[in-house]
Amino acid sequence: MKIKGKEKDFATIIEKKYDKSIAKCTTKELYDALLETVKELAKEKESNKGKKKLYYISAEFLIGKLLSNNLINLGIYDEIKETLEKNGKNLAELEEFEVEPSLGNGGLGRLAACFIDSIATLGLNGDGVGLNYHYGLFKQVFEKNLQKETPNPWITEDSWLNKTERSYEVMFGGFKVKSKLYDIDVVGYNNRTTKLHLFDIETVDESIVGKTIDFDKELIEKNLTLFLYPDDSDDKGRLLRVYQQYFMVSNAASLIIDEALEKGSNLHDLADYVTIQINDTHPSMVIPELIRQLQERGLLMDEAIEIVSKVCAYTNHTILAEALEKWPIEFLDKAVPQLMPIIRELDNRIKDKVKDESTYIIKDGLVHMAHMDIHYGYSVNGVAYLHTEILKNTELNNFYKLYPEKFNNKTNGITFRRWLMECNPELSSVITDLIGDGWKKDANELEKLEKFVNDDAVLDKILDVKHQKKVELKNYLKEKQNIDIDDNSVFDIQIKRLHEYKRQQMNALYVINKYFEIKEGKLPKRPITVFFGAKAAPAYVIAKDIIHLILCLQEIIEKDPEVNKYLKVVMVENYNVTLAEKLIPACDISEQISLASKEASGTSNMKFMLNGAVTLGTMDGANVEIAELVGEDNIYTFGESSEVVIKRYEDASYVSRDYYEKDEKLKEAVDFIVSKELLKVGCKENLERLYNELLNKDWFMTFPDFKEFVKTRDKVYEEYEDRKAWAKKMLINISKAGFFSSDRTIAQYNDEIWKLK
Ligand code: 26Q
Repeated sequence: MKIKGKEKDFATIIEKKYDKSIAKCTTKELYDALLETVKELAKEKESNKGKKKLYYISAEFLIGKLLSNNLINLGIYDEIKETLEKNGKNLAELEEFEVEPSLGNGGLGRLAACFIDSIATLGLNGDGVGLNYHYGLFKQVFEKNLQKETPNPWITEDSWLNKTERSYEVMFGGFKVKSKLYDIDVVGYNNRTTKLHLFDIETVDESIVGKTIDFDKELIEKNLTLFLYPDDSDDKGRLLRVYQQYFMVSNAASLIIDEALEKGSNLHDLADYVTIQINDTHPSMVIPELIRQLQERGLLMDEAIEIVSKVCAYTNHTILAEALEKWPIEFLDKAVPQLMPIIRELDNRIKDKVKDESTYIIKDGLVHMAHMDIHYGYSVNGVAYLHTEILKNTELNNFYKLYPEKFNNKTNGITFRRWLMECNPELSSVITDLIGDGWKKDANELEKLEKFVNDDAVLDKILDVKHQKKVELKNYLKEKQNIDIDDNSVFDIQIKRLHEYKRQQMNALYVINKYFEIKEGKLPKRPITVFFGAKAAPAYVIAKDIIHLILCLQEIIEKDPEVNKYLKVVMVENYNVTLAEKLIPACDISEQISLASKEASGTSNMKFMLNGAVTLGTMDGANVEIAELVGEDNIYTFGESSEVVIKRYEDASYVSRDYYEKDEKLKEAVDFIVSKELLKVGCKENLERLYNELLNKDWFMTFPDFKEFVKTRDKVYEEYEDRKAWAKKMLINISKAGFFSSDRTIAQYNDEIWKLK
């Protein structure tokens, strides 16, 4: 590798730094040296430039570990790996040493991280702006088959953060704080760099956190950037979330204005210098805040509003009503009183102009953040074809009628650097041997794989790699979580946040059904391992009950000698990006079973497909596009359509008990939740609550889809046995995954929304 124009190798760097050889260094020493080297190399890369700049503002950037990713993007992964190996060390150990920053809840946060990688890679002039949470999302531990939440610190002495000189004053109602900006350099693939700007305050006091994640929520100066808020219903934390959001956007607005001024803007022309992507409603206060700051600098309200409306674009990630942020006026009056007059003015202008009351910003004492975004942004996008159609035709139809031209779709994507090259170098090299490495720059080239669909040697190779990754996962989980897995079993995996609409509970009902079949002597041809990975928001009671059910099933099945040879449940602890990188390459069957219309897109579905797993899913989110691309022979779909589901909600006609009474198998599975076997290992209160919820409500309609789910899943296991036919499905899935590269998504954002040069 070249540093400051001089050819240097890692061994010499180590020798110089520590006065000893690589072989004699500790893991920490090697890690520190590598971190330093990578940071230096990143600084030398040219940063993206241009007159107009994109600011991707997001409350979450679930970046995951950065070492290997940066080595790959800098093009020195192999070189470093070999040098270490030659000296009896290995990169995997250094990877283990790195702590994962969990600065996101799930899909939306991980998407933001993939986008930053693609922005850097495509050479676009754009940065990310967010918060430097000291603890990120909680760490999940299991105790007595229950989820417990503990703090998850990640900032070590030498982290990827670079402290900058930038600092702003942020006013809250009654007090002000001073911010401090930290940057992480984001290295594009063989290209240039961009920055992730994470704002923090220096008065944060980590010592107010004990062994649990409880802390005094009123000490804003001490707790502002301590935790990432999980998408929960904890009312006490909601006000703190407003403080966090305002802190983020006020800093962002100051940074944006400063950088534009530095480049010669006179602020009247700000729209030529800036575009802002608002990632869900979490950063929506940037609209009134930017207006406020422009007024402070002498612009009049009319012009400030006009400018901001040319600058801000909004992405919607959900149609779940409870996730659409609506803040009580009192919250904003207390935390950010300077914004309320501006928000009222924005609302009054709509009320003067628009008859449809459902689109007003302030209603019944609540400020509807998405409404503000749509009225005062120039673009509104959904994250998959079906999702955008539902926004246009139902959920946001009243807005669509007002501004049809603002609505557009940007189907999500994932970075292939992390989700193939890094997590599955074995498959990457098989692909490269077959079609060259053009796919690394242009993901559509993966389609060239299709011509090998009848090539037995190629199919065998793909099966071999899959098996190798299953063995790796088996060894990893044995070492880390002391779990024993049969690598010849079929790996069936559902990993995602725990939410009723994602229907982990339906997967659990399937497991119970299979358990009964095995007990009755109906044995599967091959053992089945059902993996789950999921965190539940700490205040989401039913979600935690579902985790409890899964952990209880895991225990019962494990202890049952009649069953454990054929069926195993594995709920991995503390599911995060690092674990996803191990689970996804090893997966045979990708569970994407959300209730149709509820999953905006999903992105793990794309990662699985890229790694040669076959999807078992509903026609929801991006599954619809996957089905379209791979064709019906290469995906298993089931369940009611989004139209039927939407109608069911509209006429409130769903009664779960009717299905329970009519379907013997379903009844048996549901009853098992409160059976004496389960109560022996589980908590009566939790299990009964879940049982009653399903029987009396089942809001996400698992019962109507259950029968077809069982039938389809059994068919998947059956067809898995034709290994050659299965390998073909794998190959087609890989070859069609190119569309889901986040490079494609970002190119579309740029062509159709941002319009950067
Ligand atoms: C809201 C109010 C108060 C507190 C928290 C929240 C909150 C926090 C996080 C609301 C939503 C989120 C996260 C949403 C999310 O991750 N959505 C996912 O976004 C992905 C990327 O577009 C999609 O693929 C998923 O379908 C969608 O669920």
